[in-house]
Amino acid sequence: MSTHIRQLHARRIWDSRGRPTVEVDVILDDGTLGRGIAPAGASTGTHESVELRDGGSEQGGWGVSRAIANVNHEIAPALSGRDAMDQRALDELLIALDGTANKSRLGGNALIATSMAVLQAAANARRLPLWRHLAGEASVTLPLPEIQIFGGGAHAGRRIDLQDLMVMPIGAHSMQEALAMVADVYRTAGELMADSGRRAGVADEGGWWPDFSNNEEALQMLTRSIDKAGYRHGEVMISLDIAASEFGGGGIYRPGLEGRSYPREEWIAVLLDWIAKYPILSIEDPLAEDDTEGMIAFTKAVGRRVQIIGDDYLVTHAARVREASAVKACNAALIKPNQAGTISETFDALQTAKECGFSTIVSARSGESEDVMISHLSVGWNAGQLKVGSFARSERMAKWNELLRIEEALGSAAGYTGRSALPV
Ligand code: 2PG
Ligand code: MG
Repeated sequence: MSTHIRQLHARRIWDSRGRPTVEVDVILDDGTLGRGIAPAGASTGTHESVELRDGGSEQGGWGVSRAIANVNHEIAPALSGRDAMDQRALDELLIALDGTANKSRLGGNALIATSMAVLQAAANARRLPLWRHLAGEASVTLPLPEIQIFGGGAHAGRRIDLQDLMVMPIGAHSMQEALAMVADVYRTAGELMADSGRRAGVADEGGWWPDFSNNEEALQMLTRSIDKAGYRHGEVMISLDIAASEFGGGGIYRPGLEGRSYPREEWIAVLLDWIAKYPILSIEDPLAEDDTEGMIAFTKAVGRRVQIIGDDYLVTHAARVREASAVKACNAALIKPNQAGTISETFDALQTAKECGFSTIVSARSGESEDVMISHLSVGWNAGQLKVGSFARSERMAKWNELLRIEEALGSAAGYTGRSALPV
């Protein structure tokens, strides 16, 4: 079997927001196909890999023809004839070929789609599911899912400031049970919204559209939904992505719905009040990406009780994870492949986080596709947790459903991470 790359080809396809994105096919000498699709964020960290867009008036500026040309004319000749089994060497070649610190020349979207396609081709050539290809003989566990019930922030026209109001089924014993519990909460939340005349569709990631008059009302409704669905707080807990960089910076926070601005300390006080009142077990980006002082203060206050995740703050970057750990600015890392730009760098960020004692959450983006690779990464890398948006829309459900297939394939060896995935 020859696993050398015979052909590499990029095409334009469309993501879950109807925007163009990059799909790459890698074909090996033995005829094996591997495919990768670049996802796309809406609330992006300043330091993540740059998504190369065409700009201009066509497709609202979202075009990816330059990124596609970069794959077909620069990356394809450079990778041709190389062994797809050597992921790290190929990723290093991609990084060197791009030559910039933020992947802005060839495009983070061109690089990650290529890197993903190579990985998938290697697994396919071995006739192994990707999770098994990654894990080798090591035992694996199914991740604790964080599943969105209400979507807000940049994913819902900033209707509320909080971006993701999610639940974590920590009391489940299997992925089957975990997803069934979340289905109950999602359905109940939809019914409560409809009963109060507030159901206005779904946001970008499939969560109910947040027709609330202030941010805390969304928390009240989520807590009611969990209760009414019949779950105790030891079984289903709340996880929030504040995505605070969207409305804060320079130590000042201006959540649009609250009609006032908060200096860092007062914003932290608001968050602490919510933690005291609602069953919140995890908070992502509570402070803005430039507010290390705030992150440290917040972690000092609740880091023993609450998982504090860096997303925009860490941007899936090993060195940033190490720095954050040194100053105790959070205790968990969100892991998004397209923030890093290659699979190897994504893995390095995850490994570094684990070494620092952080928990890790593999995450999708708000712009997604039918691709289910991240479900396999979360299992094969034993990440412990997975975040892919809500419990609706097939670009999300494909990823949750893939976990059920993996759980079934594992049979009696399938373990569900549950609460032990958390650092607290
Ligand atoms: C996030 C993600 C997913 P986006 O902030 O964690 O919710 O959003 O892909 O828009 O960055
Ligand atoms: Mg986030």
